[in-house]
Amino acid sequence: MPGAEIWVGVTTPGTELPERATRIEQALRRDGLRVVEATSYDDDVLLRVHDPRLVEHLRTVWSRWVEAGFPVEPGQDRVVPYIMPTAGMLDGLPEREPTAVHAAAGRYCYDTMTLVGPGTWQAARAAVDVTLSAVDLVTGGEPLAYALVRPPGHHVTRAAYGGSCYLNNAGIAAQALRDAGHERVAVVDVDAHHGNGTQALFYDRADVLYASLHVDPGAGWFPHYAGFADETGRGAGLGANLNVPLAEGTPDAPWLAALDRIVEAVAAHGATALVVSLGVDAAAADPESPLQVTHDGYEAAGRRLAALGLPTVAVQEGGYHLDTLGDLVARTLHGLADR
Ligand code: SP5
Ligand code: ZN
Repeated sequence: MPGAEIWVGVTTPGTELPERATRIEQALRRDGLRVVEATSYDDDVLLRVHDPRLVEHLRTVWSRWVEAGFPVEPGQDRVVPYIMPTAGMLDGLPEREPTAVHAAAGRYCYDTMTLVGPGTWQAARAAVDVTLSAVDLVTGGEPLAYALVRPPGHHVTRAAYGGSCYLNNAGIAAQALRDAGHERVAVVDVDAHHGNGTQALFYDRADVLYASLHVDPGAGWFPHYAGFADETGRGAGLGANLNVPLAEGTPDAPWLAALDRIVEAVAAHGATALVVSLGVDAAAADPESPLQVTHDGYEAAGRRLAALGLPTVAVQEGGYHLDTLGDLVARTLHGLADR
């Protein structure tokens, strides 16, 4: 598990905790949802979405870190970036693979909050298996499947991770649905934060619509550099990206009105399958976002998305308030199942 996050240089308690998953599981078992165990998948779809160098990095960086002795000297038991080869630093130079693991730590990671420890790779890779299992249920005829995964994924681009995410589960779900024969797929992201990773994966593509409502990055919120309304796609993908940034404090009514715009766009796109990036951190009690959505709001969101009548794979993203996130997910799924 991440253990901690380093934010503005200060080590703070981790927010993306294992207990998130157990709390959600408890709520869903309490509600009597059918639980299906995941099966294993090879790296095929994973490598269609992510740069193989990112995947290899995540697979090996922890053991390299241990081998280099960092947990002993200087006493850092998580992989933490130290130098990041930004576009400005390289200024056109080729991006070389660094020799030192402490330099490689910043090659594929764009923040200091998303640390790698023992088990990070296993958890991230298992989340891909769970996601692909949910996709298989839906391509096999189930109208709705939910992937209870952590760590989340929507901040991961083709070759860079961050925002408590390591592999982009929702992006992998969308690609798997494409590969299963859906010509057009939509990803609707209701997490409080913009899914800059998922947006980036499909920014140039017309076949996968990415649509998100989230706290305005321009008001000073993560991911700060993406999620603005004028990001509408590029090239063939122009028009297949929709961002609805919302003011701090946004309650149910305008949040649902924004979702209605998104639902309309999904219908207009002609998608035949839907991926929901189901973050519940837009909820009022959540410590990581200033949006003020209620449990009723999340259930209503589920209903509005269900009304599209599309086979749907919901994938867990953020949501950090341990005492409410199980109910929030359960209520959303209840709405999504109303079809
Ligand atoms: C998947 C997801 O919801 N990722 C969101 C990550 C955003 N985190 C931003 C954190 C900004 C600083 N938070 C300070 C709390 C320190 N524990
Ligand atoms: Zn979030």
